[in-house]
Amino acid sequence: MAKILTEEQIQQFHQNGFVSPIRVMSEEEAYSIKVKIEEAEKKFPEDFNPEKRNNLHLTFMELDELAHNNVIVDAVEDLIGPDISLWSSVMFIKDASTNHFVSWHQDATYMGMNSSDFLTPWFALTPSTIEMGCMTMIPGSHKQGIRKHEDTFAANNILTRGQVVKDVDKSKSVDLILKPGEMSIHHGAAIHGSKPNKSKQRRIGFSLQSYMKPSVEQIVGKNIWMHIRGKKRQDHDGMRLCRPQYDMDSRSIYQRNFADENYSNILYNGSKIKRKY
Ligand SMILES: O=C(O)CCC(=O)C(=O)O
Repeated sequence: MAKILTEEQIQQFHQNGFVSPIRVMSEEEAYSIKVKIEEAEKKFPEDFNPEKRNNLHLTFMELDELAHNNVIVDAVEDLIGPDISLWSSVMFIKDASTNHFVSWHQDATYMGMNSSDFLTPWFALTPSTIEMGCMTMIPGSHKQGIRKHEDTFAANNILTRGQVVKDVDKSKSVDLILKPGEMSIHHGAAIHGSKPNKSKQRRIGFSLQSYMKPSVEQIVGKNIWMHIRGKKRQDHDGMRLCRPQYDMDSRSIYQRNFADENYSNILYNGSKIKRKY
């Protein structure tokens, strides 16, 4: 029996490769997390700059709590079962009236796993509307395997390699409009992207990329996982991640640097160019 999602939502996920919106908490609760995150951003600007927005859940309590949030993890369990680990996270911030965008891509392409059968909740800390450059998905695209990606390294593209899938039928795309405190969940092979934020306010989404079951294995790079729930994975390469005790505790900084380096080695594996993010 499912914990959070309805039968219809579970079917939607399997049919379309995404399900949205799902309420995780009230708008007020999400707003208070946003305020704390923006305070942390002011206090530790080096750790939030656009080139260092991966794995912030390893060093900041509010984000660690989101990674372990019962509503989020219950919904994940409804889709992938009870044994759950988290690979990484990305804070996707698009400032007001900027040209940053995310090209059409499939997350699993460069993650170095033996399968794309995993999922990513994208949690809205602010509204995410069409004008603000919300995520857009191509329904059913997760059933077609991983398509060829071209690495563009385009300046305003906030994906690592600026990778893009060509010939996407945009007429089929579905915009995932979210209110603060809501999330979407998408499959590792779903084709998606997002346009620039043309509005006058920031758009902030926290992407828990990705929750995986034990049968999904890392085949490029080191195994570094945050245990979330159920049976613990045994395939750790020398580091079992621990939850932070307070913001930026020294062990958590060491862990994040280690995880970020591994993440970068995996995502840029085989690439001649390596950006800082
Ligand atoms: O935040 C965005 O606009 C894109 C996020 C994304 O591609 C992802 O979470 O997989």
